Amino acid sequence: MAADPVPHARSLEDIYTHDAVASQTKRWRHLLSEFQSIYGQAPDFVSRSPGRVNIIGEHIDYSLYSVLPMAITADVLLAVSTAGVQKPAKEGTYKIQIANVQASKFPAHEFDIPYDAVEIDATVHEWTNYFKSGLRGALELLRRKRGPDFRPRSMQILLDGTVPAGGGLSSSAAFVSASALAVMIANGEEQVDKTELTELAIVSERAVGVNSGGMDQSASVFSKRGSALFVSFSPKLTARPVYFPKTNPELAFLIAQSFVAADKHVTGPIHYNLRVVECSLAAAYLNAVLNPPGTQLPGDAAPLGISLHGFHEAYFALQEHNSSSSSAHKSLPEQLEALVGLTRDTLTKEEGYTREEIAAVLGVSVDDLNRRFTSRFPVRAERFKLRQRALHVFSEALRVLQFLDLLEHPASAGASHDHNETTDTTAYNQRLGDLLNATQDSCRDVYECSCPEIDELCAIARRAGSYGSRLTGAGWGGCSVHLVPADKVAAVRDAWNREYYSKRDLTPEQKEAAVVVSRPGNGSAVYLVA
Ligand code: NG1
Ligand code: MG
Repeated sequence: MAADPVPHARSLEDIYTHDAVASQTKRWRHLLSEFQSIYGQAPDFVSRSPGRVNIIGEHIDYSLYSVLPMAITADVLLAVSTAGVQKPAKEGTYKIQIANVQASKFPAHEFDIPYDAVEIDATVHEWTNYFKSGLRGALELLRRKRGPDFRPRSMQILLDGTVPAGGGLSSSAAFVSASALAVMIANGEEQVDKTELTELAIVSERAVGVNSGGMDQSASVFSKRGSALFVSFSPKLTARPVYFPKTNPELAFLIAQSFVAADKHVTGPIHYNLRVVECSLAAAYLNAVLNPPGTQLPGDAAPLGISLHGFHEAYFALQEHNSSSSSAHKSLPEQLEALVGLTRDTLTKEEGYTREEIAAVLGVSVDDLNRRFTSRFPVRAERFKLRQRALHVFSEALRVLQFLDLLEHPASAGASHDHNETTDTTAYNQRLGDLLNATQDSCRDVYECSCPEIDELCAIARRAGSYGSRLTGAGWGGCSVHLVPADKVAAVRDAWNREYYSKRDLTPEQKEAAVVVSRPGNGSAVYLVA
């Protein structure tokens, strides 16, 4: 029995926010009728996982610090049948037929897959790789549950995705999670545990060549309508909904595309994957200097098995162990503040550290260093900016806690708690916004993951009334998120159109999709067609 199973939806009202149901009904009808015309029968079920926008907590999930994303309406749907595969699969294989409603962009494929191995060629960028990675992860889980003789079933699949690819809204996690869920259901798992699904989606996505943290998959699977999701990764994956207090003026989240495509598969070695390596190296360096010689950090779930959070835990555990006074005990925010100071004093080199310098401090050879930190995913760098990366991570982890505290204790921060519409909460709203702005400053200047276009979108929005504006997701392009009072939404949109979008060469569809006002939506679901 799954402790917290992915819900089975009976109607689209169970899945979407009320403003989205009418347009989604049309889209779902189209998906089901296309399935019928391609495969000659109705699907058995539809699996669904949404994209996400991260509200705060950027580039800290792979250092195992907590983050606060929310699911959006845009999602990936997989309509599936296991009954109707026409041609039998070859001996020792099962058959996957997969098509996309956007057939011209994403051509259909048919695969005969051996029972025991799902081959994925991560060097070619092929849309069905994301399905295969979800398939592989789900089958590993099923084999653990059912034993080595487990035989996967053949599937016919039609996909419809509305999360823009490469746009910072996590189309990949939505695709992988929805795929893994579809495979579990198709193979007779009625109850799919959310934690199991999330964990397997995280590991699966690493199979397509990205060193990802776990935020996107958690948000895609666990989110609840009307709330943000506080996701923690250590000591184990947990996620809980956090509701927004009622404010006056009311708040809206605007998501704006920069139309600067950020493709991790191309720029990973100098952007995303490099940051993962830099954070792991910073953890190892701080451990070597600040903890007693030979302190081994607890093996952890970070992509390279060592994280800033792991160092953090070990450091304060030793401090407390060595001190008899109870005043040595620091709260989590106090610890993070102390870590910012320790980082400033310990990692002094603004210009970054060479492999030789880091290896010397760790007491290993450069070859060992490369083997441990830079061989799983290729990175290109002469110097590693350990100081800046650690400073961003510790300060961002602190901002997440401050933001959470504001949401959970609005009264102590000056917001009304009693739904009293007449209380002016502008000052409270601005405190939330200030934290988002501080995140953007840190991403731009310290973590170096913004880009001029995102900076410009943020500046325009703030001038037009946004409380807080920042990049969301990996950055270097992609998407931005803005906390805007409801009565300024139109003004902010107009300003972007005038000052940003009209100056770019965009198709009418791009213009149409450039900005969305998103309400926090539900996570993964299964819809039984029958
Ligand atoms: P995007 O590029 O938006 O999917 C990535 C990571 C997240 C997180 C953010 C930065 C993947 C799948 N996702 O998001 O885990 O690290 O960057 O906060 O790599
Ligand atoms: Mg992604």
